Amino acid sequence: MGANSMLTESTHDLDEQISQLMQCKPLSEQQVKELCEKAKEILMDESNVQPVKSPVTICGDIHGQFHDLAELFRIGGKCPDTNYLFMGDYVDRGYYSVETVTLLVALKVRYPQRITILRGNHESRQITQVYGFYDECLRKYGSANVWKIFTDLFDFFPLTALVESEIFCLHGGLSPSIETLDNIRNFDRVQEVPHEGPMCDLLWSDPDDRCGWGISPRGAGYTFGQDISEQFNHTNSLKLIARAHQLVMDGFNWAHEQKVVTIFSAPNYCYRCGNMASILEVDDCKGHTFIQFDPAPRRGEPDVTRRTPDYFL
Ligand SMILES: [Mn+2]
Repeated sequence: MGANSMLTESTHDLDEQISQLMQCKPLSEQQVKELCEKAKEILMDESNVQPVKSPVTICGDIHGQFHDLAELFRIGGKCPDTNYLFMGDYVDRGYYSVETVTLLVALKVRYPQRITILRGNHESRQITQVYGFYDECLRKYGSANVWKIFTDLFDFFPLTALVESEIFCLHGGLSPSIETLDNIRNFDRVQEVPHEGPMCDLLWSDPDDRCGWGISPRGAGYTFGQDISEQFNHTNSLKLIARAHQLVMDGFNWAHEQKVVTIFSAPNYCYRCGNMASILEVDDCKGHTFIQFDPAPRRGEPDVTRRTPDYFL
């Protein structure tokens, strides 16, 4: 069999897997293993500051809310017709972390130039054992093998992206140990998210109304004020920092005189918060449009009556 027909066969299999996943049906353990091997080859060649071209649609936290991710693609356009940049937190909290992260990784393997998937603080061995993804893998596959395969892959996810050299995108925020984008480019990201230090801060920090650096109530990362954002944007010739990581009721929230924006793409977070979700479309002329959306119609998800975890508020 020639190289071309091999390629065609593999693409055909992948297309079948993507349409199966779009129906919220998980792949087999063996399929996940083979998919993640291919994904690793692609992700390991990406930069810690992955360059991205416009037009692109930037998305925030998904947290296993698969039907809302399907709604996001209905509203924002299908990949690869629309280019996407996801800023992490695909797993935990919602009931479909497995289907959500498998679909995004499958799209990455099928259309590597059309979708960028950054690492969030939940793409971690430690956090997923507490907030749901580990238990979900055990329940859906009968062992922790799939959890191990995915958390090993998370180590290769890029930490940040740079859209047209002017919009800096990441899950959390800035770090007192990082002055320039080259600082980020130069460290080895292939590891579990550390408890402290620059890599931890990028995935855990939050903007704040107070100036300077502050201690984060999350117990990891820092809070950073407008003075910090302005200095970082000036030093690196940036127009905007786009980040996720915090629940915002309108789905997006400006901070620091429109130098920082939070984007959150899990509507009615944890199936009870009542928030809208949003995505940010950056067009070829670098214009910005936020598109807000509500939850997809409920499809038999159980009611969740427990209170919102303090961790995210
Ligand atoms: Mn987060």
